[in-house]
Amino acid sequence: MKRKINNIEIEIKKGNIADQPDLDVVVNAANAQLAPGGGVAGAIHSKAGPNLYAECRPLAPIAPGEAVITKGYGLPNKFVIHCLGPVYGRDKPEDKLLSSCYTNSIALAEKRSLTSIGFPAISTGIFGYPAHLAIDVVFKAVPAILPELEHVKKIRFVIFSEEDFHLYESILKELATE
Ligand code: AR6
Repeated sequence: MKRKINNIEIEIKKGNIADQPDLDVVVNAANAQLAPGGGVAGAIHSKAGPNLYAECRPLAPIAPGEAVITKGYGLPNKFVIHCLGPVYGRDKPEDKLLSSCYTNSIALAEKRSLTSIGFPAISTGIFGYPAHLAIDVVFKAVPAILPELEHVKKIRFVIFSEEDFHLYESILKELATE
């Protein structure tokens, strides 16, 4: 499903964040050490290969809400933005930190003049952020930054679970103007 908000395409897609060949950059739900892990980080590092972790190592550690950019190596994308989401119940305030993940990542893409970016549902796996609460944060943070963007023209949310995919779709339908 696709909708335009502020003339920027917002898309919801079910699938694997490591398999989005038409995007300039994908976002990794990283750990503080930017090391290969499970979930999204596992999928991204295994597809990118060991050169990705070699570039990541000197950039670590990062703090919750922070984002850094590397090349994509074996991924079909030119770049990866690594963002550390909050651990739900530990890193506070969770909503502000999660919001920063999205806005800092989009700002990094914009700074590099990239036109398309893909996000997984940061923090909603191992970090335990309830999906319905995370979606509310995402759909407040992202529309707020859209009027500032000149380069980014497409933002895709790549959602793994069927249930979360339908939640994203229903919220986007309410928000979209076109
Ligand atoms: N593509 C898209 N979404 C995915 C994929 C995938 N390949 N795999 C899982 N998801 P998580 P977090 C969904 O745990 O909560 C890592 O080990 C998943 O269903 O990857 O931010 C890191 O190293 C969930 O909804 O990220 C960190 O230590 C969402 O993506 C820690 O986990 C995020 O799940 C980060 O935890």
